[in-house]
Amino acid sequence: MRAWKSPELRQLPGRLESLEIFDTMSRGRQQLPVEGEVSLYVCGITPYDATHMGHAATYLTFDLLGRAWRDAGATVKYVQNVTDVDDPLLERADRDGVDWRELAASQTDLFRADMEALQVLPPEHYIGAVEAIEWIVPEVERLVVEGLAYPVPGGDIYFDVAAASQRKVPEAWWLGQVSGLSENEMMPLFAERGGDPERFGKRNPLDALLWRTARDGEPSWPGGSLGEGRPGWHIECTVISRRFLPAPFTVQGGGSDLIFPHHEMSAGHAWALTQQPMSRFYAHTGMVGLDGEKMSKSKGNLVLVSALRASGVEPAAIRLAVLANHYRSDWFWTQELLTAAESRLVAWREALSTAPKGSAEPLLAELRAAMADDLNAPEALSAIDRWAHAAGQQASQSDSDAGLVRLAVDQLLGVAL
Ligand code: 5CA
Ligand code: ZN
Repeated sequence: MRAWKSPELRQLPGRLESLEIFDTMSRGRQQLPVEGEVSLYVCGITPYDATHMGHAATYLTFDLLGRAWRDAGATVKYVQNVTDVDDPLLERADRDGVDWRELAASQTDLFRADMEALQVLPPEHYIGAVEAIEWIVPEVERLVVEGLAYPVPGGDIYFDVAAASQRKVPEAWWLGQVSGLSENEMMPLFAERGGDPERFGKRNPLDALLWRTARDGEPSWPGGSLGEGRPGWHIECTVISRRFLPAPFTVQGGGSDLIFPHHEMSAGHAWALTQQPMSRFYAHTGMVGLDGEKMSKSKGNLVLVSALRASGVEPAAIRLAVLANHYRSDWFWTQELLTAAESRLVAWREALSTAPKGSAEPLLAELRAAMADDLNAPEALSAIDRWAHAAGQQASQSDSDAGLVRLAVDQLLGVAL
């Protein structure tokens, strides 16, 4: 499907030379490649009640990564999905008496408009689950033939985690490789996040659904030897990423709520299908909450980007309010964060008119150093604060420094001054 319009990209003088990021799979910091072609898959929305501040924080984080890579001179291949058919979407459509397709289309449109307003770089391929069904079916059929997937009574097909778990070669997938969790730790998360540990006929409670056979009142598609049905969630991201990105691709991204089971199982499916790791690195964003709880569509405690925009809040202020928090921390959205972001914008804009001569290059170096240090956006904002403070105290105003600061803040942080 169509993505959204790209913000303008321009080259800055010099370049970012290294980029370190915290990798969930190795449980430590890793140097990302910064030359040649790099590839990114970020798990997209399930389109109902989009786009809340948690979504925004996740996509803004990977936008910083894309901007840092581009600044380093790398070519970024970026793919994102839209889970435009899944249980929670169908349940919401039922509850509200709307057609699930219309709900998905309208919320995906809203998401695109929000991403565009927030100056988020679009993916090169933006792919819906429905579009991917015809690619998913033969892959699930193959897993069944190879003995890595099996039907339960009634016909639903499950991924056999025990059969697929291997340690024959160092990079081979095994259950727990990505998340680092023990099976005991996995169990409650699996049940909480869309899994069905108690489903009758499963070989292991943690086996994940690959294909759900047609039920009355639910949409379904031809599934070849699998019968009519619709795909499970994890195989959607495996197949979409496999189709458009190299194996392995460079970074798999999403919120920390996706570490298990989603990214664990997607990686398992990928290994089972290709004997290649899914991704070299895994980056996860902390959870954004509101009033003491995780912000989530199912709880309904949402602050929507579209509602803020409609009330006249400038998208650049929303961006700055989010970027004031480190991407790996869990944090709460507050009005104070937004007010502080608005004041920051005013102060930075004022400072441009008194930008000191020779101040832009050192600031650009500080911004790059902050990004290279695990995308430390709060440190980047502090560096600009320090620059703005100094700007008010010096007499030697320089238009070219003001121009370079404006360009650097725009290109690296996506904030138009
Ligand atoms: N469609 C799936 C991924 S394939 C999904 O998780 N959709 S979602 O709409 O629930 O979430 C979209 C993205 O936002 C995911 O990367 C998710 O991890 C992230 N996300 C959801 N809630 C929050 C939150 N409260 N804080 C930060 N990120 C969040
Ligand atoms: Zn996903």
